[in-house]
Amino acid sequence: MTVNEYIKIRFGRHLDQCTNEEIYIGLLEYIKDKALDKEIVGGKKKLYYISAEFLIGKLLSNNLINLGLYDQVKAELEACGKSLAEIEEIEVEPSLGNGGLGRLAACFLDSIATLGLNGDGVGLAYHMGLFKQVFNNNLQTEEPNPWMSEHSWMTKTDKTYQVDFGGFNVQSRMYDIGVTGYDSVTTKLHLFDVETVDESIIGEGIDFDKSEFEKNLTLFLYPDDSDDNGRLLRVYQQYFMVSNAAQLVIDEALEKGSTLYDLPDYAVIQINDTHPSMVIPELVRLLQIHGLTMDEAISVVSKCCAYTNHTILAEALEKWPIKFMMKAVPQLMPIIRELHNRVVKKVSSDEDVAIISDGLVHMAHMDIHYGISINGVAALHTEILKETELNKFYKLYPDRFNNKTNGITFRRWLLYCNPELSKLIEELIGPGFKKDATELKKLEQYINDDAVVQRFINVKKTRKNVLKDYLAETQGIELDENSIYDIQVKRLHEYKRQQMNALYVINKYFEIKEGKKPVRLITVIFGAKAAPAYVIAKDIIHLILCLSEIIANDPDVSPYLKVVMVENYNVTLAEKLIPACDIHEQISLASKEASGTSNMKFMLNGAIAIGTMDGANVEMHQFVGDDNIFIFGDDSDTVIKRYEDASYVSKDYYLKDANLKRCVDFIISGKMLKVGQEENLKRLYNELLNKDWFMTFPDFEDYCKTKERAYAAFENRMEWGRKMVKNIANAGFFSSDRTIEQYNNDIWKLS
Ligand code: 26W
Repeated sequence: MTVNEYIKIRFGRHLDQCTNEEIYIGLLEYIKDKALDKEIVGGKKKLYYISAEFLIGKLLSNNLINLGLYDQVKAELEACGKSLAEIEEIEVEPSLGNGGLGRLAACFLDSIATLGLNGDGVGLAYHMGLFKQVFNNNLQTEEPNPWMSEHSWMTKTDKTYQVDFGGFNVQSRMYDIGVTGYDSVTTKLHLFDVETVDESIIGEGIDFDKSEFEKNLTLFLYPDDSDDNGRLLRVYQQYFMVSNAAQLVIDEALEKGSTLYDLPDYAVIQINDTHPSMVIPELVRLLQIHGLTMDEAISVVSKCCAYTNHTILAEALEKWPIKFMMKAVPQLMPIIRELHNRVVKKVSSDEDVAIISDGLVHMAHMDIHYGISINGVAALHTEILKETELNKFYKLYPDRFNNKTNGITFRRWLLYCNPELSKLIEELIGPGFKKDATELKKLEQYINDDAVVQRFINVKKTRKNVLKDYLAETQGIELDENSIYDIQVKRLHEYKRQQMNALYVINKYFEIKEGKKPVRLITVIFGAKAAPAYVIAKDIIHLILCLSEIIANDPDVSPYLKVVMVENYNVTLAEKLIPACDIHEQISLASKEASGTSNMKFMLNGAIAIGTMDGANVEMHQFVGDDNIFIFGDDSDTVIKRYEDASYVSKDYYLKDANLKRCVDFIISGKMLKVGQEENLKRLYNELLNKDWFMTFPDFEDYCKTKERAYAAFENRMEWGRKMVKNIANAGFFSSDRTIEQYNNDIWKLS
C-alpha cells in the first residue's frame, strides 16, 4: 500500500489535501505497521541491553531508510507538493540521553536489528528527558524538554509490573518503540513508565520536589545530583529500571519454557555502565521467590550478566551509600551483603575489590565479581582498565576482560545525514558499503584522482551551505561557507578540554590584534550541555559565549575569527554539523576519554581530526597514519605518571609561558568583565591557575602549533581532499555492525 492509499483510508482525503501534521501522523502509523510485519520471531536466547540512556534521535527518516521506503515515500510526497524535510521538522527529538553512552546504545540497537539478532533494549520513559539548554546573558539555563505526545513512536503495551520500594510500591507500564533494522528485522526498545508521574510538580526551570518519588520517578533523566535527595532519586530510578527489566527477563524465559535453572540459555544481560547494576541482586531476589536457593540463584545470575565500562574517571564509578539503599531498596541489601561476603570468603579480602566498603556499595565491583565479561570501549581504554584502574580485578579474572571498540551506525551517520556523500560513494564503489562498511576501503583507489577528489570537496561545500542555512533559520547564526569550520561538539567536561580550545581562540584573538591575520576566516563552533550542578563546566560555557560576543563586535578581529556556540546541542544538530565539518576537535586529556564516538562520525563524513592519543583516536590514527590526522600532546603514560607522582603545578606553566599567561589573564580582563559575570570568570581563572586538574597548560603550546599546521594544510585544497578520502575510506572499522558482531561472538553468543 502506498502512503497515499494509507492516508486516504485514515483521513478520507488525498495527500495533497492534508496538512503536514496530518501527514506526519499518517506516516507514523504507516511505518509502525510496516515495521510490525518484520518483527523478529524470537530465538531461544535473547539479549537484554539495559541502559539508563537511549539517545535515539528522530526516527521518521531513519525508519524509512531502514525499511527501504525512503525514496518511494519522498517521491510520493514530492509529487503532491509536500516536503519530507518539512514534515520531519514536526517530530520532536526525545532527549533520553546525555551523550556518548546514550547515543552508543541507540547505534547498538540499530545494529542488533540490522544483524537480525534477538535482542531488545530496556530503559526508562523519562517524560522530560534531559533538560533543554537555553542561553541567557551568556549563561546556560535549563528548561524541561517534553517530547511525549499523543502521536509518537511509543506504543502502550498491556505489560505492567509491581515494583516495591521501601515503604511503598508502584505499578509500572511498558511502552515499546520498534527498532527497524536496515533491510532486516524489527526488534524493540522497551521503556518503562509509571502512571503516578506528575508533570505539574515542576517549578522554576527544572526544579521539582525531589522527595516525592511516586510523582517524579520518570520525570527527568539524571536529575541534579548535587544534593542527597537528587542522588537518592537516582537510586529509585535505577531500581525501577532494573526491577522491570528483571521481571521481563524472567517472564519471557518462562514463556519460552525455561525452568529458570537454565536461564543463561534464554537470557543474556548487557549492563551499560553501572546504572543498571542492581539488576544482579534483583534477579537473585526474584529467582529465590521462584524457588531457587541463594546458591543456585547466584550461580544462574553470574552466567547471565556482562558489564561495559564507559569511563575512567573515578568520580563517575557509582558508589551508593548503604543508608540510601536501605531507604530505597531494603530488600536488596541482604543479597548485596551476601554477594559481598562471598567475595571476602572465597575470592579476596582486599578492601579494594570489596563490594561494600566505607559504608558504600561499589556497583562496578558487583558487576565484575558476578558477571561473565567486563569490557572497555576502545583498545587504549581497555588496556588502562587492565593495567591501572581495575588492575586488581584483572589479576583475579584475566579471562573476563575484553575490548569492544565502539562503533556508530552508518545508516544514520552517513546514508541519512549525508545523502550527497553517500550517493557519491555509491557511484564510485557500488552499494555494497551499506551492508559491509569495510568496502569503503575501495575508495583508496581514487586518492590520487584529482577529479574524483574534487567531487568530495564539492560535497563538503554543499554540506557547509546546508549547515549555514539551517543555523541561520533555527538559531539566527550567520556562517561564511568559505571559512574553515572547526567544530567541537560533546558533553561539556573539563577532561574534554573545551577550555583549551577557548584559550586557543583567545590566543588567535591576540595574534589578529597584533596584525598576524589568518589567510581565511576561521569559524570555531562549539556545542555542549553542562550538567546543571557542574559549576566549572557552566563557567566554561560562559567563557565561550562571552568570547563569541567580544569577537563578533570587534571589527579588527571579526573578519578573521568567529566563535559560535550552538544552543541545545542534540542528535538533530549533530546530523547537520558533522557532514559540514572540516576540522574536528578530539582534544581530551590522554587517558581520560574512554573512546569517543563523534570522532568516528566526523571521520566517516570526511572531516580531519585534531586530537590527542586518547580513546579511539589512537585506532583512527593507526588506520590513517600521521599525514591524515593531526595528533598532539602528552600521551597517556606521561599523564598517568604525572598524576601518580602528583608533580603537576599549573602555575609553573603559567609563569614560564608569557603567551599562555596573557591568554589566561584575558579571562578576567576588563573586556571580558564588561560582557560577562565577574564571579564566573574569576572562578574559572582561579581554577585554571591553581588547579587545572585536566592539564590544559602542558598541552597548550603543542595544541596551538598543531592547529596552525592544520589550518595551513587546509589551504592546499587538493591535498586536503586526499586526507578526506583517506579518512572516509578507513572509517569502515568503526561501524557498530562490527562492534555488535564482536559482542555477539565473544559475549552474547546468540544464534
Ligand atoms: C555519575 C553517573 C554518570 C557518569 C557518566 C552518568 C553519565 C555519564 C556519562 C554520560 C557516560 C558517558 O557518556 N560516557 C561516554 O561513553 C561513550 C560510549 O562508550 C564513550 O565514547 C565516551 O568516551 C564516554 O565519555
